[in-house]
Amino acid sequence: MSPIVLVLIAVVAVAIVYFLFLRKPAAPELPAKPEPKKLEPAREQPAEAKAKPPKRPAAEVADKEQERREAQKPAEAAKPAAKKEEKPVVEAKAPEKPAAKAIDEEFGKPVVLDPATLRKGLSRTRGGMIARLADLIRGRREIDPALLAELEEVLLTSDVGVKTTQALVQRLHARLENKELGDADKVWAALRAEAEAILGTGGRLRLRQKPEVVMVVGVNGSGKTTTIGKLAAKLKDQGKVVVLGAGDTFRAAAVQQLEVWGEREGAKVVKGKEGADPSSVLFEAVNAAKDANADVLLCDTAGRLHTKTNLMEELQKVRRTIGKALDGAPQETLLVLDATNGQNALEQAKQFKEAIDITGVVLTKLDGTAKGGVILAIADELKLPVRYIGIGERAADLREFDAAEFVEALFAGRDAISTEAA
Ligand SMILES: Nc1nc2c(ncn2[C@@H]2O[C@H](COP(=O)(O)OP(=O)(O)OP(=O)(O)O)[C@@H](O)[C@H]2O)c(=O)[nH]1
Ligand SMILES: [Mg+2]
Repeated sequence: MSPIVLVLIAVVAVAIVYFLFLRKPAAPELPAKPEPKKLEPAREQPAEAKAKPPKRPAAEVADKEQERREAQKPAEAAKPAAKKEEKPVVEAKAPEKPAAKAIDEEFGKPVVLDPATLRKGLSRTRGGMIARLADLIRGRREIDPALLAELEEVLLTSDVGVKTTQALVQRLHARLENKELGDADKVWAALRAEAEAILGTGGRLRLRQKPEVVMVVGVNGSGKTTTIGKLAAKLKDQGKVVVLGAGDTFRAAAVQQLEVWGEREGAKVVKGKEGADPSSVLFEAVNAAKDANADVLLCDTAGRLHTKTNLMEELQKVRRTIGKALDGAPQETLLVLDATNGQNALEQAKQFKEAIDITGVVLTKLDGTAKGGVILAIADELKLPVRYIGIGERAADLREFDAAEFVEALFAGRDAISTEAA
């Protein structure tokens, strides 16, 4: 081998060794490495944004969702500002109201709508007042003031009461003058509409506080204790914890009656000795309801004549005492009226309303009377909402009052009404 060839081989070998082992690879020349992120967009951000790196869109969406959820939960929103670093600490205000007050639920499980049962429950009133109205209107060719006078007579003698009847008939006269009562159908429709407008005030009970305290008052035998039992059944179906307060300390049998309902509906009954002060028994009942973390406390009271001043004063004291045991309680004071008393029920209601703050009416025993027209007077004159109606003795016979449903049940099937009369 010539020396030149040897020198060439040596040069090539040195070059290979140099390239393979000694030379440092230049970073920019490395292939297939992803480009480092460009920082230019960050420079375009305003000074504020530069301080914090911008959030990725997904994180922003998540934060927004979190904020929305918190806005929907006022009680939780007040918790020490949920570890969100961006929020200044001053936003973590203490809650002004306890979370328990934010409840707003239906009161008890409503009775499933069953128009036929309601119609049957109202059959006496249908067969009385409604049948008489229908008889007057049926086949009438001429709608004149004389017909309105006859309708007025029927309403007056059906416990609708003078004031409500006169106001209603006056509105019918206005419709007649406006030529809105062209035929019998229109008169019937106008009567329905007027009745619904009168009854349409009010609203159903709701659960807004825990425990919600409902005091039940009324004259003897109007259906207070039975109504409490029926309400307990509704609440039990709804999965609520119910306590019953035996505020009728007048009769031992009254406590027993409540205990029967309590046992049946799984509700604790708080009672005192016979003749005990009803205020102190119900004060204890409120505390027991709080201790049991109950949803609702239903307070029974002794039946009393609305004309007996001392008994009405006792009710005021009971109410005040319940309020001392729990702020804002009783949230509801239901006046139970027996529909079979007709206009007398209206008189009772006026006196009770004057003595204490009544929040709603329960009209019982509509199934046993033709005097159901009194419901119009109660709603119109007292401006008190009718919360429930009783159309029988079973728990399911206490129905949430719905003006449209009620009027439909009363006025439905005009031509068949007379024949249905009880
Ligand atoms: N038909 C019918 N009977 C009812 C209705 N509501 C209650 N009653 C009955 O009326 C009667 C009196 O009911 P109570 O619940 O004892 O009346 P109360 O108001 O508690 O009576 P006192 O405690 O004596 O004041 C009972 O026989 C009940 O079954 C109803 O809607 N329809
Ligand atoms: Mg009773």
